[in-house]
Amino acid sequence: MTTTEMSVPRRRIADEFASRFGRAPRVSRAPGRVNVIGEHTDYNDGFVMPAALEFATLVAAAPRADRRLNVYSMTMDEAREFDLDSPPERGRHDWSDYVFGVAVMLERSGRRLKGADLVVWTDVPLGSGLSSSAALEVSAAHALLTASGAPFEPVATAKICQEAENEYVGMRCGIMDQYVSACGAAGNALLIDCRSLESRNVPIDPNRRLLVANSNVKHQHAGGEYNARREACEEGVRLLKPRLGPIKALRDVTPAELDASRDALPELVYRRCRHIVTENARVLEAERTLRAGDFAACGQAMNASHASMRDDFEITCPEVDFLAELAQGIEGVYGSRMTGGGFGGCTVSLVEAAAVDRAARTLVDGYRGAYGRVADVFVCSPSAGAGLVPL
Ligand code: GAF
Repeated sequence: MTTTEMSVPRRRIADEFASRFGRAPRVSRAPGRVNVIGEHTDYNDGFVMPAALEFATLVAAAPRADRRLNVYSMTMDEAREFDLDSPPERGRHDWSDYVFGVAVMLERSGRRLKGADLVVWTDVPLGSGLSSSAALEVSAAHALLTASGAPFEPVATAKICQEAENEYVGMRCGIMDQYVSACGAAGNALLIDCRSLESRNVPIDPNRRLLVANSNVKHQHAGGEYNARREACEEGVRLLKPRLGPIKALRDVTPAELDASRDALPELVYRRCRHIVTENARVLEAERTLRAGDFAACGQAMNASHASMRDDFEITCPEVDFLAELAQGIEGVYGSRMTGGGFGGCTVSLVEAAAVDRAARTLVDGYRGAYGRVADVFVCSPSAGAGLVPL
């Protein structure tokens, strides 16, 4: 997205705020993400390598004298209210849960918030595995902290937003999406160690592109499958402990150790664990090969990641398998895989810059031919993490 395109929503949201609330806001921005590799490894204390998207959520905000939060979503065309002094214990399965849950958890962390008026706008595709939820949480946190005169500490805030989603919304997600939305770096993917919560930038070569194809099959995270995968991983750790000693998470298990303990696990739990331990190794291999400019090897790791998600973790779907496998066969595409939590959503492909247009056309035409559906295809130019938008 160019600066001129970005200035349109920025002006629109400020105008909407002024006409609703009669004063000028400050505007916070937090991006969605595409995950290059490392799926479901985050809640296993493992490694992930996402990049922040240009698609983002904006939250315009100004403080109030009382402790009320008034939120209007331009995307939903709906308004919600909330009293910081008598917050409901849990979310009510509504988009506003992400805003109010973050407010509740910020206060629980000891940060005293002012009441605020807020207007929300987003261009992150909803329910497509591109982290629209995290973008809303992190931009709301940034806006609420800014309106309260408190500092935005990126990693600490990402953890609070994750808690909001775990405890208030009821989705047991890991830290990846909130972390990269808060800490993303323009032009880079982030290698995040989800145990130490340290990260390092991994530059995306200027002659290579991350091509994202949205199958437009909506995923349903809270639908139980995600939490079921997490439980299988926890079950694996519980059953492996007597064999392997004091392991805390699948992060502590190598593929060879898992194989040697195969008989300790039910077949399904074994396959779930195999995805995680091999995926952790693939993330580190992808980082190494991206830095070395060995894009063919990086692509192989991406392809293997897709196969592992399809066969062992069983989180893909036919439409997404089709898009990944079609991309894998296109000249100039190094590798392709589903990205995000699964059960629909998007693929990400690492593509030679000169092959992007042809690859995009092939995906759109192929998908229409096979499924009669539209695939939205775009190039990700990794953006910066959360911050104030200059007005
Ligand atoms: C979702 C979750 F929110 C993340 O924490 C992560 O587990 C991802 O699915 C799968 O890698 O986006």
